[in-house]
Amino acid sequence: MPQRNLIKRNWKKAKEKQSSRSIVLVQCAQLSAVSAYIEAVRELACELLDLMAEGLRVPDRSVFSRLIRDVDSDSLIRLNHYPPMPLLCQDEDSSPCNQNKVGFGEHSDPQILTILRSNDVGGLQISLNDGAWVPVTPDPATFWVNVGDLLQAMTNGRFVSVRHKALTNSSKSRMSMAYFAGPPPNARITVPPEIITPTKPALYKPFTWAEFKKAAYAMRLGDRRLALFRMEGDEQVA
Ligand SMILES: O=C(O)CCC(=O)C(=O)O
Repeated sequence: MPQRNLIKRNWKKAKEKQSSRSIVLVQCAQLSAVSAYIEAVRELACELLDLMAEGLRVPDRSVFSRLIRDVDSDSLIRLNHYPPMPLLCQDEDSSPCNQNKVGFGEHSDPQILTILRSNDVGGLQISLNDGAWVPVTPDPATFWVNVGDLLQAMTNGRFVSVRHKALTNSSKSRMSMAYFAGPPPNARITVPPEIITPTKPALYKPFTWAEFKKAAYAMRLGDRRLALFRMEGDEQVA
């Protein structure tokens, strides 16, 4: 089938699923360079997850990566473009004007792990526990890795999903490419038993990725979605 018809057919299929993200994914997946990139970053994500499991002394080191290797894994890639935006003045009289505009608002990634690459234009910032924002130095030759909400749940809070945002640059375009490694929709998100101890009882109720996604997409970008699945004090189990 000619490439164009294939894309058209997949576009229609994705539209039926009513997911604009999958439209991007399905279209991109036709391009072999993108497919090869996705495969490479998926492998990187899996290796990192195996090392994390090992670091947590979980005997089954593929306990997390298995979810991403699954044929039904709900992973996706997003390409972001932030055109240059002139600096904004909050107050007409104040000077100098030094407010970069927010290109992508504060949030944590809902999936397991994110592998991000960007061009050499900065903008990404992460939030520390005290609420301070720290800029990430852009480097097109390196990957930036974000822990997602699901990994926080599956490690009972040992790895914490990072809140981040992206600012626009006043004179240059920022481009970034994020691979979000996610599990199959019906995957049950639970903590390996070795991580739960009497002193560190389970923090979250078990849930499926489909349930989490439904809850997440009903909330605002910056909302803390994991809080919905947090055990109440007397529900915590060791
Ligand atoms: O462009 C960036 O560096 C951040 C992108 C991002 O946070 C996202 O795509 O979820």
